Amino acid sequence: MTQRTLVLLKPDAVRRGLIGEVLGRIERKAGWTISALEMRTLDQDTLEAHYGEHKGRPFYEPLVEFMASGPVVALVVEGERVIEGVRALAGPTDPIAAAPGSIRGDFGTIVRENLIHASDSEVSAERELKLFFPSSS
Ligand code: YYY
Ligand code: MG
Repeated sequence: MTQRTLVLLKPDAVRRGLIGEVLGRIERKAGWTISALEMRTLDQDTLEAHYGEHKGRPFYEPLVEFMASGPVVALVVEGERVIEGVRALAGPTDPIAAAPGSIRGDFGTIVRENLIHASDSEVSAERELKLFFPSSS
């Protein structure tokens, strides 16, 4: 089942010089392809649309502030079961609960600064790909 997913390397990953490390883990998965990639600083409208499901939760405002605090690397990854697969590479949301070997488990300690976003379902992937790469879908 070939899929496409939206991945963001968050501002902490960029600031800490982990772009290559994280991209390398994705690139090395057999058969997966990075089909679009761009570094950009996210504006408020994009962040509100992207994280709209969390609006009103206590972590929402600091999350949006953090996500706008520096450039992110946005990419489209294509391949076999890539939606579930990148989520597995990333590990669970809380980096302390994430197993060593996962991106969040290896590099994170703070929930908000958990290095990577990856679409969580086919519906989310379609919505997020349209938001970040409108010309590629
Ligand atoms: O999909 P995922 O990124 O693993 O988690 P979500 O529950 O969608 O939350 C999005 C984002 O919000 C998370 O990556 C960090 C932040 N966050 C937070 O700062 N504090 C929480 N208690 C929950 C989530
Ligand atoms: Mg999520």
